[in-house]
Amino acid sequence: MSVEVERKFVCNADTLKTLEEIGAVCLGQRQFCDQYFDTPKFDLTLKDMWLRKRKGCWELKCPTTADKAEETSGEQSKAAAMCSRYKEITNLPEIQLRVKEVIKDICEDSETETSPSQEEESWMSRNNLVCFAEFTTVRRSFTLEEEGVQVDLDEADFGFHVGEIEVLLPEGGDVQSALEKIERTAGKLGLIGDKCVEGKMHAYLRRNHPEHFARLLSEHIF
Ligand code: V4E
Repeated sequence: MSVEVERKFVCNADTLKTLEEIGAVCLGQRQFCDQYFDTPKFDLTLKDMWLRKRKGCWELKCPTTADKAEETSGEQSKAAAMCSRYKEITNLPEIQLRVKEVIKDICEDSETETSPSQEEESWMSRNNLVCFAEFTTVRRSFTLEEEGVQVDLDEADFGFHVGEIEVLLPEGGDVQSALEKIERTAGKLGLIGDKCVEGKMHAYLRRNHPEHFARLLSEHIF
């Protein structure tokens, strides 16, 4: 399990030039399709749990418990407020356990021999998991001298662009240092303003599923 600390930013025509100027090295471009799953009652997303399949692999993002000692000064807590941090779980049995804690699995695994894909299908149908969002992203990634910092420029197929500065930590890693690295990178990129920038899923649900979006807003998930 790892923890992703991330700050989103609005990217524009100058972002590429700025990245070049600050010595960012392009790691390449890739394309992926994300499918997000939840129950029809949104049991997972209303708990801020985001289950997705990307390139055939399952991933679950769920909230971390922020350590209050991490945010001491006003400036630090302002920087922290601009960032999100989520646990990222990629091990399917662990994902299934986390999902089971939220959704009551209606029957146990069958004893009959089934293929991994049949087992996944059966797990999804037992838990009533359906795909509620699907979109493709073209991502250009950059690495910076600042150790462990990656900058992604995402272009989603529903006409949405966003930049992300992110640091991936092992569980229990130094969140404060990650926040500082992100803050320094944001400074180098000349990012101004202290408003959180919406991500792809925020924009996708706002545009395509206003009722689901409104529920998430009313439950203070977004
Ligand atoms: C909506 C959401 C999540 C799913 C999307 O995560 P994100 O990191 O934006 O996607 P992506 O494609 O950049 O993933 P990566 O390739 O970096 O792994 S995870 C958490 N949320 C909830 C959420 C929230 N509560 N508030 C805000 C402002 N954004 C997202």
